[in-house]
Amino acid sequence: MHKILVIGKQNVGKSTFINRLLRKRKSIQASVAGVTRDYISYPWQVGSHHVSLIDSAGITTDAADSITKDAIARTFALLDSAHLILFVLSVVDVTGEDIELSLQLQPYREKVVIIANKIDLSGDLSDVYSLGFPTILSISAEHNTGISKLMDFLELRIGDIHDDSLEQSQPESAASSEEASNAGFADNAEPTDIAVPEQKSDQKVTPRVCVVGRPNVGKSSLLNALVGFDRAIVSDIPGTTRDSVAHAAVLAGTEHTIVDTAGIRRKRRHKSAIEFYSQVRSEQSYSDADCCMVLIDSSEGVTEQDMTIVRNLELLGRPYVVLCNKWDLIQEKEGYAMIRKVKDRHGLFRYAMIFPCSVKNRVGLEYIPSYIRDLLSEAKRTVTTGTLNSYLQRWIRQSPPKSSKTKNITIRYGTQTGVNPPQFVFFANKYAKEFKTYARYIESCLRRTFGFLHVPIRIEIRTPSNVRRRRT
Ligand SMILES: Nc1nc2c(ncn2[C@@H]2O[C@H](COP(=O)(O)OP(=O)(O)OP(=O)(O)O)[C@@H](O)[C@H]2O)c(=O)[nH]1
Ligand SMILES: [Mg+2]
Repeated sequence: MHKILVIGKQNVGKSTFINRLLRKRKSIQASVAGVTRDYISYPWQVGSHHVSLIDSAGITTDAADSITKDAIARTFALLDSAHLILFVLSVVDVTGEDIELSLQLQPYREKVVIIANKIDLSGDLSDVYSLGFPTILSISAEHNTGISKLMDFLELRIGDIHDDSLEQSQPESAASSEEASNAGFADNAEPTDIAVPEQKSDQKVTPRVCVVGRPNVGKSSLLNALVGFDRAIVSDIPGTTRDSVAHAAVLAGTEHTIVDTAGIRRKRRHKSAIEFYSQVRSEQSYSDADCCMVLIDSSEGVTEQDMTIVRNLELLGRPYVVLCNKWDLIQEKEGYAMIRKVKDRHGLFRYAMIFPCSVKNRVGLEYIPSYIRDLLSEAKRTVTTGTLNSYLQRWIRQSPPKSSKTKNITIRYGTQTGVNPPQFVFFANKYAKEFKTYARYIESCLRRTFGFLHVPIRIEIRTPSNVRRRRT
């Protein structure tokens, strides 16, 4: 029988959620944190599938008593055997504990589905997106919002799981799980409404993945670790790598081209012509890449220069994952706090996937193939014009432009004009600069509905006078 594990920190609404799914008041509901002490397994039915739904003890990072510690350990022991993990969190309260738990769930990312609860209290899912999981369903357990969509999604996903083991069935079922996870994103939609990404035709193309970052953050060390031998020179002298080096690496059974680059310094610090050209070559390498891994040095935190690099990638429309390297040099708690701070302080990282790693100790590197796969699948996702327009009209009906300068602006239709980065053109009767805010609303609808969660996207509003208004 398939096992669906519900996990989350304390007091995020897990028990209310379980009760909603079971449609009865079995598990104890209370607003006292940590009421469910041990896990409880309920027989449940999803469509025609008989499954067991497991309510687990709320996770907390500072469990004081041994009973709580033991209950948490039991929850973690269930992760391996669960076929699906529903990671419940409250959209209004994404904390360091959620981030920590999300990192602990990385080994299981194929089977994790984020349940963003309390959507009635806030529509802002950016904190949830930045946890870096590809599948997010927003619900309100209390108000019964999004539950039927979740059921449709679960039915599709469970139907995909063969042999009682999701791990084994992953490679074969990747395309259909993808379809299922996309279906999950669509607000109030029947799953079949959603465009299926053009996965198959891309599968033979070798992804070109560029390693970028400041000097000395460990880029060449990462290339070496991924290719399996000392392809590039590593030293503790900043500026060791002078030119981009590309090498093939087989990651999780798939061939990739990994490109190591010269560290990017602040422009005014260029000392020589060699350095100047190294940087030009680096920038060329990352504009040619399908996606990038931005390395930062965890012991130094996120610097201005790291921000400039990320900003540049956004401008170029390159999808990227941020890897906090040298995690071995810091305390884990400090590291989680740093990631939390970055997400809070810098709007730039709102949508970014950020993960820790230690290239030196080979920690966290095993997830890199799935980060790359998820980024590329979003970056190359396509939405048909018909689907886009039926949603567009719905989004406009739900929240039409209201200000005096924008209320006469009508978006007639939209279409996707490109991938990696995904590009959309919307045709409007006219334009005013105040419409920028509304375009941002459309962007967030696009991201949420079709799952463009962690990649830069481009939106252009075009008018009959053919004046192009670009927004990135
Ligand atoms: N403690 C620790 N040191 C690391 C880690 N990864 C790399 N280093 C060290 O950091 C130094 C710089 O590593 P490189 O791989 O040469 O860095 P780079 O980013 O390629 O540097 P440039 O080519 O100069 O831009 C070396 O001394 C590495 O051994 C890590 O995870 N932890
Ligand atoms: Mg180097």
